[in-house]
Amino acid sequence: MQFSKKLKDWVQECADLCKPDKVYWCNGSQQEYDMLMSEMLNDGTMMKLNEKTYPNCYLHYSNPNDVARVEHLTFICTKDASDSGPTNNWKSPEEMKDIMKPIFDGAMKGRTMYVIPYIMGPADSPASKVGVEITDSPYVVANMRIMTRMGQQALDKMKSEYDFVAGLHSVADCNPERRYIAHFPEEYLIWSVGSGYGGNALLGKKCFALRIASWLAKEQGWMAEHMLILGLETPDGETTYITAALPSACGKTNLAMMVSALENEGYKVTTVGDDIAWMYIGEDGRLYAINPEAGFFGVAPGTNPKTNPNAIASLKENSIFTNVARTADNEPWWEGMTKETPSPLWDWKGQPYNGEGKAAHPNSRFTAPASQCPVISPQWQAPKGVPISAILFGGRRANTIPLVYESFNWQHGVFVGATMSSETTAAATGAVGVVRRDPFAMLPFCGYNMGDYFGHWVDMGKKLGDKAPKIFHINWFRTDDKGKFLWPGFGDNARVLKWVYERLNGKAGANETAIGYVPTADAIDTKGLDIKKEDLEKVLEVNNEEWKKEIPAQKEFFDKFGDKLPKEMTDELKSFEGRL
Ligand code: SAT
Ligand code: MN
Repeated sequence: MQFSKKLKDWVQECADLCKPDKVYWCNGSQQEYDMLMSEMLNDGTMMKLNEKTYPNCYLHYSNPNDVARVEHLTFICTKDASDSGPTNNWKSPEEMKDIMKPIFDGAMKGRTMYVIPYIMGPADSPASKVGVEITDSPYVVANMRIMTRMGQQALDKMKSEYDFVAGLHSVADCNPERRYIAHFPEEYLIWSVGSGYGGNALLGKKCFALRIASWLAKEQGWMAEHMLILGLETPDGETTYITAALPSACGKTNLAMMVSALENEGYKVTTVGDDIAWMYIGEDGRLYAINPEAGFFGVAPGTNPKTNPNAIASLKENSIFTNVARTADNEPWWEGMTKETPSPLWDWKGQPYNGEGKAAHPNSRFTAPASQCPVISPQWQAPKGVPISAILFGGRRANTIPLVYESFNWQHGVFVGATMSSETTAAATGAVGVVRRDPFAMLPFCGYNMGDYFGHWVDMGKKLGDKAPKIFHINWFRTDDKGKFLWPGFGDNARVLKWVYERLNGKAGANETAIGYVPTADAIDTKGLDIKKEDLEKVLEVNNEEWKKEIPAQKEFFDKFGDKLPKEMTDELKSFEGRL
């Protein structure tokens, strides 16, 4: 292997600090993966699942204190606090490093330090970027091999000495008191210590592909977004590409690979990505998206052959399961996988399950290669990416927000994104089910001042002009007075995609309301759908009195940004109030 001087120096620096017994450079081969797995089987970090029904699949239990992202311990460490902004935790780079250095010091004694060169994005895409993660967790190496393109191909892609994002990770003693996820965007550097879980530890994912990448994207005029990318095949034989931003654990994976209820009518969904989109303006002036990842790190609970058959097919082999339950046949299990809870069963802590609490952790995950998805798009690794026609924003809201609406124009769409709200989920530690502002589903993932981020969105719209994608908002989670979902969701969401597609082509009916264009009840294709007329009306309803109650929270949120809030957002808020 060939290494640049910067890379060699940095690895040496990390080794001097963490003092591992040995340093191992990962090449990404199957042999290497098998070797790591057999080591983890030996030391009990991994369990082998049923080789007949789940070939080459493994189960890992994380430390019970370490099962989700930790937003309160996640920092954006810019020289100037105002560059990190009011929605991020901030410490100066010096102070943060002074706190973390003693934790890293000697943390890898008795362990191996793995060096993982990896690419985010298709190897031959000009939009892709290289990262290097250093970790003492073989579990992280195994997951990174599924989630990224790793090994020699990444070293080959490092064009110049400085062309990679560096990430140092150690599980250390996995102590929540000594756990920090720190980003130094000015140095293209990530430090993560004290957690071995998902977004805290797989540094290519949220740390690089969203937090550092959003910073780079602002500097360089592109976009790094918390969005799935799907292709909607339509009866005319064309494919329309759509991205959608939804907070963690709100159904991005399900939407990205849904089995359309309208397949007989010729509407079919293919998957480009299920979590992150990197978007740039192409030579023709349109917005193009690539999926920087190579795998899915999906929420397990609720996934079953009905809700998401394509996810089930994706995870049947070569996959890693984290914090799910295990059956007597050594198969993974989670709440919602089957109607009956199997017995006997071992819970996500490895204990016999006695029916109390959840057998699988609510944020338990599967890591599966994207290439195994039966509906993976033929374009998913296209170097150029796919041209985006529509952007959907969405959240989990029991009230107020209708099933779908279209913004009046790009700038209004940016306001819709900036005022997004959603009920919190188990993907992060903290209370679940609390409504909070989560603009663009990026609240935990924006690597700089979100006021500047809103401004960047406004600017991108100006550059795109009339080639800009149309912006919509979706909400599958509206309920009736008794708390029952009004909309069936899952494959029936294709009915909403059809409306979006028809709006793009000027065909579908809509009412102009204070929030935007909302479908008329007969504009949603309900053929074959058993939904009461009043439920459909209710799920599409715009109640101005309810919306007026949103205004104070929107204002309060905007006020945090002071003069960093673009004037366009203040203008939009005023117009919105006026329309209400
Ligand atoms: O843990 S991850 O950040 O990778 C998943 C998520 O919360 O979206
Ligand atoms: Mn996510």
